[in-house]
Amino acid sequence: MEEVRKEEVEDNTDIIMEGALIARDRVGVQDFVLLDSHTSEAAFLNNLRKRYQENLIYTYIGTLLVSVNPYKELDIYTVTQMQLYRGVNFFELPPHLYAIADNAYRVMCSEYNNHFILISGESGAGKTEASKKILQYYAVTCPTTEQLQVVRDRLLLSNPVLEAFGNAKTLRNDNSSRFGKYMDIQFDFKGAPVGGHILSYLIEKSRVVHQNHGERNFHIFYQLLEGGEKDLLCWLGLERNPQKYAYLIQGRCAKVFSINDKNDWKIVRKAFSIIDFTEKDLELLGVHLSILQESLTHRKIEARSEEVLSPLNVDLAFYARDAVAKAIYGRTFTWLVNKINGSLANKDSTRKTVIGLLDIYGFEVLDTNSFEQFCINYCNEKLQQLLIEMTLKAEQEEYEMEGIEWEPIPYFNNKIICDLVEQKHKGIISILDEECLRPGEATDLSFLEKLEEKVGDHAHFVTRKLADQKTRKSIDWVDFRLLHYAGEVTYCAVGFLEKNNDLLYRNLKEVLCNSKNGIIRECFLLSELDSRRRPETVATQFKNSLMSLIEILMSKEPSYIRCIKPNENKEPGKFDDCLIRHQVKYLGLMEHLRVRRAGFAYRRKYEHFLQRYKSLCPATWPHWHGPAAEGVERLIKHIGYKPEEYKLGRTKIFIRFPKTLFATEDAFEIRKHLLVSRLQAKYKGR
Ligand code: AD9
Ligand code: MG
Repeated sequence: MEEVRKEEVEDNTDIIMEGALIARDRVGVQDFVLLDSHTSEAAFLNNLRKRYQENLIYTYIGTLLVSVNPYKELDIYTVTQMQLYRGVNFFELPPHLYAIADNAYRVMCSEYNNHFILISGESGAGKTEASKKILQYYAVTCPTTEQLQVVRDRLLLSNPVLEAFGNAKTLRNDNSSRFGKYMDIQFDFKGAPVGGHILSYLIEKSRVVHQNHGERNFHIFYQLLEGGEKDLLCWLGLERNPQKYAYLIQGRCAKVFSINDKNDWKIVRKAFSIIDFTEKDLELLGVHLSILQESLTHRKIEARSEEVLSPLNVDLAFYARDAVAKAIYGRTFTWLVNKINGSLANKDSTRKTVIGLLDIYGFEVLDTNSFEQFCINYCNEKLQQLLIEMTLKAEQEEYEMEGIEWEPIPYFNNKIICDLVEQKHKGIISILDEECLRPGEATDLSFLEKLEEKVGDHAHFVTRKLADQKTRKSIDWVDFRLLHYAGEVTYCAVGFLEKNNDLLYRNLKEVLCNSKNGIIRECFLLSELDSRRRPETVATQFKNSLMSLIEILMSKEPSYIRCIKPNENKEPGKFDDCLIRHQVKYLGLMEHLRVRRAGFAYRRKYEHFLQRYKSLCPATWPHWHGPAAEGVERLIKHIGYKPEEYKLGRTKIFIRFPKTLFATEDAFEIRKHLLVSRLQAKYKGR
């Protein structure tokens, strides 16, 4: 290109400009920051809708990626696409998960620091799919050796295993994550993935014994029955028909159109062998499943309960049976995660950098919301809080560092809701724990009374007395209602105390501690029986694990992906304005955009800016030999930037109005086409 002479840079470009504008009108802008100055919510939605209708599901707000679930397979995740994004600057290609992934990776390699990618959005918005695609991207594009292939395969295959045991069909999502997952991918100094580590958060084990209408138990059970080898099933004493098992059919939908259990079983089975499950383990796994299965068959386990707890009446025997099933499942899941971690562990002690992928259960509002939804929604509040703190903090710090004046933008800070839930002595979790300390006296209803008494006047707690005025819906006497950042949720308090206590009768524990099955014994240690200490409640454990997660994240460089669910029916192409507007609101996307725009819509390192646009100015084209900052000054003077349009920081140029950059970008595109066609003509002529 450099062969094209300088005077060609002076060409008139009106016609091409018009073409670019027409195209933009059809597909919208790829960065919301580039929307016309009046960034109304309507303009925002309009842009999102336009793009969605063109299958352009990704759009940036600066460096944050907004993703709208397409609910159909798109041809944008091929290896060719991956290669395209590899090593390319963020804004040079259409928005994509791969650009976010690649950016984090490149910064990690060049600055040798740790990163995380936080993927958030409500249930069914596409978080898990996004996290899998990012993992695939690293698996395909990062350098590797033959030795490291095993690590790569294990990283990839940990997914189907954890999904089989930790995901289930819910009303919101056919493959809903019922546990939170944070996965560190570890890289060596050459940027090759060399290991990994997974942290799992609170699996919804109540699902093992109870499913709402239209929902299923965890996938693994159906996979085993559908796909399990004949011998295996025979050995486990199982029948293929899920209808035989009360635990599997409470939701009345053992078969799901979108799920191929038989096929999934094959994948899981293969994954087991690659994730370092020895043959012995796999046997063990068989036994573990058989014990699980024992707790699935009514008859057997009731007999077992009677044997162990003979004086119990039928209700209590059912209760004991359910408690055993939940305890076994919950602990086996933890065992499984540990086992996978063992296989992903990198034993050499050289320093590694990591990219963490966070994929948790999304904000959830069901017809009846229980303790599980309370925990899930609290977790989402915490992540929203982290995002608010980190984005605004980062923005302010950047202006400060670059010596640029900045005026803060008002935004809703959900810290107040986090406090309501987690504050020591005063928060809902503390109140619940206190009630759990009064066995025999406290009930779910006394917990409700305490809530009314202690947090009744909190702005985000809807007290029963004022419910009608505040949200125009009255509250049932067993319910309480919170105004979450993502909307109001009514929780049914029934079962809160029991689920928070999560007690297992001592004699049942004894049976499990002495089990012949190695895994069960590993899950229920005898030492637990000796311990006189009261175990922490479930909510407190969860709160503490979230706090340490936040600490882990705060120490790393963030990237954000905000997932949006386009409609309630899992329907491809349907853009439900109302539903999407609500998400745009509570995700704080408008505020994020305003913050981005109020300061400076764009900032770019002098070197990068000059490198990209130098062809627009005779003084900088084809080479500029002085300091980049001076080159940029010459360049913007030449293309006519007005003083109010930009500021020059210490290392970056800050551009206030999107249209300024837009015009520059257009001029650049046109110039590029021109230069390329000139070059082609020149070579043809030779
Ligand atoms: V939950 O909080 O775990 O209940 P997620 O994880 O946000 O939820 P998930 O990634 O599981 O949602 O996406 C739900 C479904 O949407 C998937 O099973 C796919 O069928 C569909 N989906 C999501 N993202 C994509 C995509 N990029 N391309 C095609 C997608 N389909
Ligand atoms: Mg998920």
